[in-house]
Amino acid sequence: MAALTSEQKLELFYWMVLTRTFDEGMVNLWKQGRGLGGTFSERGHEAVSVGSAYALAPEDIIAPMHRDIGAYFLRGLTPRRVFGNLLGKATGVSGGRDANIHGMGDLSLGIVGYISHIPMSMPITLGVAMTLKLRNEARVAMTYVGDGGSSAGLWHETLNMAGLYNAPYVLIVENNQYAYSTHVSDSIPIENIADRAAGYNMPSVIVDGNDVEAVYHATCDAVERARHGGGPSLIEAKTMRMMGHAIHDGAEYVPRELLAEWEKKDPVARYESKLLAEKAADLDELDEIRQRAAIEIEDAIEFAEASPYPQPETVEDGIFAP
Ligand SMILES: Cc1ncc(C[n+]2csc(CCOP(=O)(O)OP(=O)(O)O)c2C)c(N)n1
Ligand SMILES: [Mg+2]
Repeated sequence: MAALTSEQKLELFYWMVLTRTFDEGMVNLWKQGRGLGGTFSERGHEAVSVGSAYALAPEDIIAPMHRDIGAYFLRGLTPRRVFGNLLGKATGVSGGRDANIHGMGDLSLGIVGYISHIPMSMPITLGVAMTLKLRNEARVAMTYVGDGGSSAGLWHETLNMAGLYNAPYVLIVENNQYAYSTHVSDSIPIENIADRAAGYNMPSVIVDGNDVEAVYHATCDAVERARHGGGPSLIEAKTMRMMGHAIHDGAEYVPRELLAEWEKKDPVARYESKLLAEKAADLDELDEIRQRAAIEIEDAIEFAEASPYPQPETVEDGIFAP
């Protein structure tokens, strides 16, 4: 696999910074009473969503979940459309139907909308992968699931079928240690979720979910394998959910020392230090990227706030059987 060029590294940094800036903007909006819908912070998940999505080709299909805003951005869903969605505006991805991250799909960008019933995105994405395989297309379908979602029956059914049919399917397990207030050790009797892949005859790897390049390389391996007929793979990215489940949740049940320990491994700050240390960029270049992201997010918030709510007469648009 080709090593990342400095230009690619700066792209990875840009997408992570954009994601972090979006996240902070979203949380601030909500705290100021200007936010309307679901506010799920993805702080700490930037390396997973960006590193994995960066490994896909434009023709591949992706189904991100609620902490994968970076993957949506990278695939071309703009911050304007995402903020429009969160504020329930007509300019949002769902046209103001759902002021949340649910259903934020755009098939023209190869994005299957997030299905809120966890882990329902998994079998849907497997259906996509099976279609690609039956059509003999060298394309891959990738989706995400959390540690909590990894004990649902559908998780096992989907991986069983993916293994059985050798589907071009990549599953990113975002093990952020918590599902709402439940620590992973209270829901799963083994240390590594990746070990479950053996039961479905698929390779798996455990990756440092706070290291964007490690996530990228692991995903490239899985995507290449899937693209060339090698079947499905599971990648377990170990990370930490740095805020509560959603904005209303202060996460008092998470030990502060655990958060402090993971704060030291912050994926964005860590990548910045790496880029500087290996002289892939200087501080001015990184500052310029931060400014670019700040301007883009500020513009997106202004755009979304100024956007209209959907017209009542459009309420039946997009409904299959009104
Ligand atoms: C079938 C189902 N049950 C419950 C919920 C409510 N719910 C949404 S997110 C969540 C926790 C998911 O935890 P995890 O899979 O670890 O993902 P994380 O939020 O940590 O990224 C729950 C219980 C849901 N969306 N779907
Ligand atoms: Mg979790």
